[in-house]
Amino acid sequence: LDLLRDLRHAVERNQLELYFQPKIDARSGEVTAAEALLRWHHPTRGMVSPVIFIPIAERFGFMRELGNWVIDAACRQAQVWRESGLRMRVAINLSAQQMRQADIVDRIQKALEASRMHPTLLTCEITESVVMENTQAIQDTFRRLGELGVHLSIDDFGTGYSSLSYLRQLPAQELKVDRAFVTDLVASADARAVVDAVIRLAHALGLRVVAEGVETQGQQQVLVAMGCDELQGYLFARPMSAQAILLWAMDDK
Ligand code: G
Ligand code: G
Ligand code: MN
Ligand code: NA
Repeated sequence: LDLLRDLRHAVERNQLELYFQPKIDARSGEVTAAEALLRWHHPTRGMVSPVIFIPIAERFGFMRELGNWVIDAACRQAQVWRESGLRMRVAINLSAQQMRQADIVDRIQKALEASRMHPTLLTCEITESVVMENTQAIQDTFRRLGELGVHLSIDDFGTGYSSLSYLRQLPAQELKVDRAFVTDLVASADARAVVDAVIRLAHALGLRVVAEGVETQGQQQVLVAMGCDELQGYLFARPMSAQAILLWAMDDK
């Protein structure tokens, strides 16, 4: 597998880049945060999707290196934006393996310190399926991230089967409704019922709700009517380079 061979050198050869997709306040329309999404510029294949290379990295033991690169790059970028007067939180995605990485919390803490970034300005997105693993290692990481003061977000919510009592115990601040439900929102009464119930549940537990994959104004209207807090999707912006989102966000004001 030549992708595997090439991925080993991706960091040292400067082939990685973070793209960012904004999260928008559902009521005011203001940018609240930018989610970092990893991109790999392969020398001959062009852009390779993280859907392809993250599983390879996890399987062959270099997710740690990629993940640490993402943490450092996201915090550095946040510092650049702050210095440009742009106020938005930054979100990173943490994989299953990163949640089991013994020094993950220390790494995040070091990156925050190096960029003089307040922990509450960083959000860590962890998919519901990883959260549901509920092993000791993952529970410990969750707790220690909570103690560090970073915000925790349960990503792709609705695809796993979280028990309500377990959700209640998590030190999370945010829940992201999976794109699949948002896609069906206008056509399907069932999808509407699920999203409505998820928003009520999340609010009852003190979580803010982000809908991902919002592509149409119809979806936006339904979500706003249901009290969804933040929206993310192609309707507002695609993932873009750090420079592009800076211009986009300043333009917006
Ligand atoms: O833009 P999109 O194609 O980026 O992302 C595809 C998938 O890859 C999403 O599920 C997203 O969460 C995941 N992903 C993107 N960047 C990262 C990253 O830095 N770390 C992890 N663990 N997952 C990521
Ligand atoms: O799993 P996670 O939520 O981290 O993944 C984000 C993924 O969703 C990225 O691949 C991103 O490019 C993609 N994405 C973001 N907004 C939209 C959208 O409006 N429609 C679709 N189809 N994909 C989206
Ligand atoms: Mn995410
Ligand atoms: Na998601």
